[in-house]
Parts: sequence; structure tokens; C-alpha cells
Amino acid sequence: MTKPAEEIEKLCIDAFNNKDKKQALIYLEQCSEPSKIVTNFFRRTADCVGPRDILTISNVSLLHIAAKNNWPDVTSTLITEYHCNPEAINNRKSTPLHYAARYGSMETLKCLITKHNCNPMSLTRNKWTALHWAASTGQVNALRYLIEDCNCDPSLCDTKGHNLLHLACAGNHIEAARYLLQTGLIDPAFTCIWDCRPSEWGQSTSNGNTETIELLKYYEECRMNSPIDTYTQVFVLGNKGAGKSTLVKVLKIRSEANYDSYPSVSEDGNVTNVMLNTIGIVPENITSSEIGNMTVYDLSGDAEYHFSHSMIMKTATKAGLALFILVVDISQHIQAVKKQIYYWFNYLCTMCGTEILNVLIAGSHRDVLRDNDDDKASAIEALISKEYPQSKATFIPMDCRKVHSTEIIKISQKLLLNSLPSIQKSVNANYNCHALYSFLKSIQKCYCTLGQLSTMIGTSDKFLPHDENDLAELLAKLSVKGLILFLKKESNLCDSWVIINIKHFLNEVNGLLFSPKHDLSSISNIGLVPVSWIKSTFPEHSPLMLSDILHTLEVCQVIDNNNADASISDKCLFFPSFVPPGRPNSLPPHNEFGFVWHLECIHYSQFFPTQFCHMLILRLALKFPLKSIKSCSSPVSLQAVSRRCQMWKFGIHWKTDDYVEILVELSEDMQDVRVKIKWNEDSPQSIKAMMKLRSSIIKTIFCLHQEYCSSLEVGEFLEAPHASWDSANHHQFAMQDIVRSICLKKEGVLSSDTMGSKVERLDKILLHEPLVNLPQSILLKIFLCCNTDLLIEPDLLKQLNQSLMPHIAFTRQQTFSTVQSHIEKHSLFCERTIVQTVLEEHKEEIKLNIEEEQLLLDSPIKISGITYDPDDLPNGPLDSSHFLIIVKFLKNLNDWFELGIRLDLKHASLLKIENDFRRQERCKIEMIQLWLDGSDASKSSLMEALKDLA
Ligand SMILES: Nc1nc2c(ncn2[C@@H]2O[C@H](COP(=O)(O)OP(=O)(O)OP(=O)(O)O)[C@@H](O)[C@H]2O)c(=O)[nH]1
Ligand SMILES: [Mg+2]
Repeated sequence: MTKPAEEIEKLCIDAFNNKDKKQALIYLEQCSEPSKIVTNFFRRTADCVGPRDILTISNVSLLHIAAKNNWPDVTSTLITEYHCNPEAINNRKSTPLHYAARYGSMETLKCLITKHNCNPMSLTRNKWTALHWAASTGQVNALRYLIEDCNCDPSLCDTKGHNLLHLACAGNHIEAARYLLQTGLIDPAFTCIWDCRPSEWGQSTSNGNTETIELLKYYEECRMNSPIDTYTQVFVLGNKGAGKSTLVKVLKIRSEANYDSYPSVSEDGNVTNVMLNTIGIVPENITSSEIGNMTVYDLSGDAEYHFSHSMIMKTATKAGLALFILVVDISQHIQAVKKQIYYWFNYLCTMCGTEILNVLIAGSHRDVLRDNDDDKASAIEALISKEYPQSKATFIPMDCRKVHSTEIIKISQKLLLNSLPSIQKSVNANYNCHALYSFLKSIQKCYCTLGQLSTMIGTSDKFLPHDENDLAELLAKLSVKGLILFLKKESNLCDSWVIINIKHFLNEVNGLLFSPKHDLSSISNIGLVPVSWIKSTFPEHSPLMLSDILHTLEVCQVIDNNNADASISDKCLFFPSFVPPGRPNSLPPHNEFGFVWHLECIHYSQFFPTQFCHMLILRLALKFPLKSIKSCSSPVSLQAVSRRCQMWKFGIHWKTDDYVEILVELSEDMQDVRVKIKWNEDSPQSIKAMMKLRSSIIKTIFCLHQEYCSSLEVGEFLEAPHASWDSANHHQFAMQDIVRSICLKKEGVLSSDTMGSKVERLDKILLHEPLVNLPQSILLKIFLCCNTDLLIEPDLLKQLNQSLMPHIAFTRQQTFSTVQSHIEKHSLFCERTIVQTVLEEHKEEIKLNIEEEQLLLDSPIKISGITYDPDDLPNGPLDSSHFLIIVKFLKNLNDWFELGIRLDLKHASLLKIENDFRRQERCKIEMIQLWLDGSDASKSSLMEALKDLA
């Protein structure tokens, strides 16, 4: 019969008083409010007897008891009021924390760690942590708290080499085992000092409870059958016919047992039966003791695939773990070899950033080199180490066909070595990856969505996570290994595609979808393909899946005709890679364009990558000429678009309703993007439209540069409008100089041609640019102060309007921010740091100019009945380029000698002029020249001097 609560409390206190500790604790554990007794008892006895002494029974302190029974209050009281050691140990070096974990006393566990700073990783004599205790008793909550909230390392083993799974399995704690496996942090195949894996250990210790053992065995099998963490992705790239497929086949043959007698090796040790002219991408799984486990992608060297390949590689190499073999045919002329190396490094750098490590360069066809070509290999090697020192590239000249050469062994060794970092990185690969990969293989599908996969897992008997986020994480890991292709859709995770059988998928659609071999011009000549074409060409695949995959890879864009009811079949896909290669003959000649702008690669070995070119055409087409198409599936509307817009491999040309004609193209060497615009100068509408288009197109180009090749150093230039294309008259002006001239209000800009130093007036180079005549005060406010809601003063507005006349002037008062956004739409420079930098650099100078401007704003000066209006002079400093303007300005002034004195010219110099030239007019001209040649000539100094004369 149970005793009433009061009686137990009394018996407990009596036992304490009689120093019968054992009995006291038995009663204490039965009390409903143990903390009350502990507090009361100690309060009475603390003076004479130490609590630790009283409450240590068989080496267990009262704190241990409190932890075991989950008495957080007692625990806190003992520690804070009676100074008990929170990390007191018993004879096995177990602390109260270990007790709390072992018995799942969650409140006390948290209290000990968070409030009393106990070390959650403290060890017992057997090197057990709190985690080991929790695993051995199946306390899932304690495991979860210690791993997830306290970041405890669950991979530690005890003195017998047991990990947490050994302990969970021995106790048949299935939930704990499942949780531990799901963390992916503990190896289910780890063996203890008796060579036992957790499942075997469980078998030897359990009493016929096999549930946990079965679970672990399943994981072990998955891992054994799919050693995914040892896989590395290798991309083999290079020009057509370089020897890529040959090299891949040699590696594959070497991975076979008894490859000496392999049917594809000829008597002289050369590989035979290589499939020539690879189409698209051919993945190959190679497993050998020589190179480890690799997914090798043999890429076609055909240029038309380079774009789609880079998109696939970009997706696959996001984690930066892939290796690259570049095959270069070194039997070609050295210039051709160099060109190939530049091209492919450029390709890799723009795809993976400049930090590409470990590129292996196989210099194929070494056997074809003549004796006197010996220096060629060393020249190539020198070139690589000079141009790409950061790439750690290894160059191996070889005959790719030889199955037994020392070079192929060297390549294999290098591959193995280079794959180690990526393998090491994945040692901690989530063990669920193995199980998931096994599961994916078992469902025998080519592809599915993440949502479908989650449902399949949910209805299976496997212990896999089927939460979408967890699944996405696992799939991404498998994708990095090249075992599947996971195309994550951030906006709707459920609809992300999982390509389970890449090989099958690529074999079926690769050649056709990523670069169609057959003529599509009957469908459209601007890269538009109706989804119905995809449907009929690939009847076995879902058109939604195909278009989605291509869209995700940015190989094409789905054109949405803004019709919510439209099914995918009514839609159209735009493939930049499908546009015809040839430049149309009907384009306007160069000198018809009033605006010609270039973005050029500065470094000779760099050029815009194919991705950039494709995306340029894609983005511009969708933003401008194709923007308005409503229904693209009907051939009639496709033809209508085709009439207004032409596209080819390197460019796009279109006309607008405002008589604006735009041509954007890349030069054939891919080092120069040009934007040319033609408009109707008699139509204000056309001029306005041109201004807007110009700024928007250039913004788009800069965005693409950032996205696809930000490491490329580029320079920006303008050509004089309507110039002919012959080299004698061909002058281009660096944008930097133009901006400097605009900001400092200098009129002329120096041509950047190395040939000459042609000075051209700014307003002749850049037509209809609002910034050209913008007063500096407004320029400063727009670029440096931004977004002020202050109204522009009437005087400034007058000046502003003068500079914006006639097309985009304001009719009434404006705030700075409205002016800013208005100019932004029409200027070539808004939002551009280049202007900001120049303004910052010359801020003080510009401020002085503005002060001068203010001073002189309203004060024309009259001398002998003639008015000298400062508005007739250019602002700021003057030099010899202003000679004619000044001569005209001072046309009616007679007293040149006096003016010279006021302009601070030397008396002696003026006398010399008088002596040498005598005629008044001539002397005045010489004086002006002398003044302009000096360093102080400016509008303000001239106006000051005239003021003195008046
Ligand atoms: N002499 C010699 N011939 C080679 C060497 N490497 C490849 N070849 C030959 O060059 C031809 C083209 O080789 P492939 O391996 O098909 O070239 P690829 O780089 O795969 O070409 P694509 O798939 O078209 O991009 C084959 O006939 C090979 O036998 C080499 O090192 N020496
Ligand atoms: Mg090939």
C-alpha cells in the first residue's frame, strides 16, 4: 500500500536526520516535491554537515539522483545555493549530465548545459559522452538536442571502438538508430575493435529483436552496392577530332580486367573502334583501381554544343568538385594550338570562375610531331604556366591511342590524385545518399519530379526522408557526383526534375535537343520552336519535362504568351542555338548608324564566351522584338515577327514602330560586342525611343557581362556617328574620356586610336545625350546626393531644360529625384559607377566650377557699349582647344594690352608681342594664344579680367 505524501516526506526527513542516506534517497525519490525537502533539510543542517558529504551514497551524489529523476529545481538549488559541483563524477566518471542523457531527463539536461555550463562532450572512464548514454538507452530527444542544439560530435567512438549506432543497435532502439542514420553523420558500416559492424554487434547482444539489425543491414547493402562517395566527375573537352573519345575509351579499357586481350586493342597496343564524331555528351562510368570511381563525360568538340555543354557543366559543377581534361591536338601549328588553349581556358574560367584547379591538358598526336618540333611541347608548357599560373594545370604530351603508354599511366595517377580532395570532402556524405541512390536505381525510371519521388518514398517501406527540403539536399549531393542530374527549382521545389538515368536521357535527346542536326528553318528562322515540335519529335517524353529542363539549363526560354489557359503545347520555345549562322546581307551600312558603341575585351587571350553570345541574343530578343508576340504557336505570327527581326549566330537586328533600327552583334573573334542604332532625326518620337533603347540595351549587356563572364576585363568605346568603316577615318573614343569630359565640362574628347590624337567635340560624338550639357550642380546632385525630394531652383531648371531640349525637357518644376529617374531612362550613363568615380575624383574642382558658375550666372559685362555674356563661354578651365571661341568672344575688344595685364600675363611678354606683330588684331590673337597656353585660363579668370576693364 502506498503511503500518503506527508508521511513519505516525514520518513524521508527522519532518515536524513538519522544519517540513513540510502533510506533517505529511497523516500526522496518517492516524494512529490523533492526540492522542498532538499531545501528545508539543508537549510537546517548546512551549518554542521556539508551537503556533498551527506548525499554521497555509493559514489553517487544527490545531483546525480536529481539528474536521473529530472528534478531541474533540485539540481539548480544544489548547485547555486549549496555549491555542489555540477560536474561531480561517480566511480565510472559519469557526471549528472550523463545521467540526464541516459534517463532522458530533458529539462535537467538543458538546465545543466545552458544554466550551469556543463561540458556536453565530457567523457566517462570508457570514453562515453552524453550521446553514448542517450544512444544506449534510446533517448531520441536527448540525441536530437545534443546533436542539433549543442553541436555535439556524434562520430566519436568509445574505448571499444563502438559508435552510437553500435550502442543503439545493441539495445534495439530502432527510433534512435533511424534518427542517427538520418543525420548522415555516423557510418553504419564502421567496425569496432572486435571487427564488428553495428548490425553484427546488435546480433551478438540482442535477444532476438531484429528490427534495428534489419535497418542497419539495409544501409550497409546500399552503401556497398553504390559507393557514391568515391565518385568524381570528369569532363573531357577540346576541339573536334582532338582525341577525347579515344582517350576516354583507353581509360575505360584499362579499367577492364585482362585488358591486354581486350577486343578493342590492336596488336600495336592502339585502341580501336572508337566512335568518331561524338554527338552531345556521352557519360561513362569508369571504375578501376587505377583511377578510382569516375563519371567521365566525353563531350563533342562541335562548336554548336559548347553552349549547352557549359550549361550542363555549370549545373553539375556547382560545388566545384569536378575535374577537367582538356585534349589539345599539338600536331597543329603552334598558333592554332595556342588559340585552342586560350579558347578552352576562357571557356572554363567563365564557367567556373578563375579558380579552376587541376586541369589536365593532354597534348594529343605527339606521335605525329616531327623531330624539329621538340621545342613545341616546352613552348606550350611555358605558355600555360605563364598565362594560367593559378590553374595548376599539368601538360602531358601523348599519343592518346596507346593503351599502355607511360603517359596514360601518368594521366591516371594525376586523375586519382586530383580526385582525392573531392572524395575527402564527401567522406561525411549523408548515408541516406546511399539509400536514396539505391532507391532511385530500384524504381527504374528515367526521370521524375521531386514531388513524385517524395510520394514514392512515402509509400515504400524504406526509411528514407521524404520531406522535400531534406530530399532536395540529398539529390543535390548525388548530382554533384554526376550520378543523377537534379535541376532544382527554387520557386517550386516539388516540380524540380530529377534525371535518374542521365546516360539514357542524354542518349535519346542530347544530339537533337541541344543542337539539332536537321534544318529547322521551315519552322522559323529566328530560333523559335513550338512545343508541339518537341512533342512530335520526342513522343516518349513529356514535353513539359523537356522544355522545363532546357529552360532550367538556360538552353532555351519558354515564351509565355500571357495566356493563363494555354497549355504547354500552345507555347513556344526560343533557342538561341537554333538561329541560323549566317549574317544577313540586308543590314544597313556602317555609316548609317548615328550611335555606335563597343564593349571590347582588353586582354588578347580573352574573349566573350559562347554562353554570353547566346544569352545576349536570347535576352535582347525577349526584351525587345519578341516582347510583343502574343501567340507564337501559329506560323503566321511567327512569320510576322521574323519580318521585323533578324537573328544570326553572332547578332540580332530589329526595327521598331518609331523608325529605330538596332543592330547588336559580336565580332567573329568574340572580342567585341557592338551596339549600333539608327533613327529618324526628324521625328522627336524616334529620337526619344532611341534614347530609351540605347540605355536599356547597354544595361542588359552589362548585366550579362556580370552574370556570365565578370572576370573578363573589358573597355567601353564610342565611335563618331555616321563614320565610314575605313580605317583612316575610324576613330573611337574611350568612354572613360567621354565621362571625364562630361563631368569636367570639357568640350573635346581625344580619340583613343593609337594612330592619331584626333580631338572631337563631345556633342559631335554623342548625340542626344542629356548628360552632355547638364549643369555640373545637377550632375553632382543626381549622382552623389541621389533621391532628394527638393525642388530644383528655377534657374537650374532653366539650365537643365536647355540641356534636355527639345525632346525630354520638363514643362514644370521638378524635384531632383524625378529628374534623376527621367534622365536615367534616357541617358547612356545613369546608374553607372564610372560617372560616380569621376565625380568623386574631381569633386573639389567641380564644386569650384559650380561656385564660379553661380557667381557669373547673371552678370554679363558691358565695355564700350559691347556686352560680354558669360553664357557664351564654356564652363571651367580653358585651353588651346577653345582658341576660336575666345577669339570670337573678344572680337570687339580693342584694348588687348590692358586685358593681358589683367589676365596676369607678364608685362615683358606683352611688350614682345607688341614689338613683333604691331597690328592690333594680330597682337590680340597672340595674347589670347599665350593666355590659353598658360595653366590658369578659365571662364572665371577671363570674366574677372573683363570686369576690371569695364
Ligand atoms: N596519331 C594520333 N591519332 C589520334 C590521337 N588521338 C586521337 N587520334 C585520332 O584522331 C581521330 C579523332 O579522335 P576522337 O577521339 O574521335 O576525337 P574527339 O576529340 O572525340 O572528336 P569529337 O568527338 O568529334 O569532338 C581518331 O581517328 C583517332 O584515332 C593521337 O594522339 N595520335
Ligand atoms: Mg568524340
